[in-house]
Amino acid sequence: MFVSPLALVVAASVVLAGFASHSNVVSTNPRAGATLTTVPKQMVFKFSDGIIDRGTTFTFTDRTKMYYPPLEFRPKGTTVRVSLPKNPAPGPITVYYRVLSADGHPVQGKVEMTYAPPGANAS
Ligand SMILES: [Cu+2]
Repeated sequence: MFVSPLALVVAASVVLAGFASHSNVVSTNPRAGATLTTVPKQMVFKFSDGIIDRGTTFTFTDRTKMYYPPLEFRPKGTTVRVSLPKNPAPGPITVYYRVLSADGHPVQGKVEMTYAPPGANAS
């Protein structure tokens, strides 16, 4: 398929403009890769820009792949507090986010952690 060089330049600049204004995850607490002896009630996501509630979802999985309903979340400015399930299975846990940036672009990713309560075999 033939694509004109001009079209490529336009496409590239659109991507760059979007990238600059996406609301990306700056940090989380707990952070990715953390090993948790207890699961906190809330996980804090900090974004580079605001998010739009509608069109944003946070979901959770543990080792059992059991279904968890979408997580409740509370945005305030660029900070979003996400409620975590109470008693996940020990082992790998993952919080997936699909966020609608304030600029209208969807941003998605995941934060993988390990839940290792004392005395449990997390493997
Ligand atoms: Cu964007």
